[in-house]
Amino acid sequence: IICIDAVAGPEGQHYWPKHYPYCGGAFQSPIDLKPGLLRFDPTLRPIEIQNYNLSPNEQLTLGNNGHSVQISLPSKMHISSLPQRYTAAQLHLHWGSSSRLTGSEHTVNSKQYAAEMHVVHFNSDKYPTMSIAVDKSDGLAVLGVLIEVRHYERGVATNDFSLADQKVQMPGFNIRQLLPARLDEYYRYDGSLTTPPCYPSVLWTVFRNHVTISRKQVLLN
Ligand code: SG5
Ligand code: ZN
Repeated sequence: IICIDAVAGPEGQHYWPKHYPYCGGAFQSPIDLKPGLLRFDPTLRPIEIQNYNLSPNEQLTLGNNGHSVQISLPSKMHISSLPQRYTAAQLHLHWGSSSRLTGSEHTVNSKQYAAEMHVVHFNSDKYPTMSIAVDKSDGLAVLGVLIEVRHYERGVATNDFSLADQKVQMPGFNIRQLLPARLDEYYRYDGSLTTPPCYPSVLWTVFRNHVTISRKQVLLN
């Protein structure tokens, strides 16, 4: 998958507040996570997810808009450990250029990771659809996974393919495998969509532990 993320120019981040009133506001995500300044909240529960283990006969649609890639998820997948049920809608990835490996949105003590995955869920107890939930303060819950690149190769088979404005079908798999082992250690804050229109509607969970992928799996420009 070969993609380029647009960050500069008249469509770039710097210009978002001009066109989208919520961008650059008090709840703007992403943020720099500073473990030393955080407060432990004993009321938080470990993240519990349901029906993430998809079977190969459940077809997933993978779409690519030229600068990101996303997979639509079935509505049986949900988070069950929040006060309301949050139903999965899609997951997508953020990454940078393959040479710099600095594509994560959240940072930890200013450290930027190679990439970041977001599993986007909406509050289905309260709202009938994602598009109705998207701008509500309790509308969305996103699980964020920081991704690091391992500098040696294992014998993993990878599929290299390029697609822009294309959709491909892929067999279902265990989405749990894309999350770190520990779901009980995470950073939690109230934030926003990281891209326009930047609605302050996201309950963010960024897992403390990152996951590691092989260098071959990072797709080279
Ligand atoms: C990316 O981030 C996603 C958006 C997502 C925003 O821009 O883009 C892609 O994955 C490209 C296809 O996802 C979509 O547009 C899904 C089709 O927007 C949403 O998820 C809206 C609810 C912002 O999401 S984020 O805050 O988790 N990064
Ligand atoms: Zn995202």
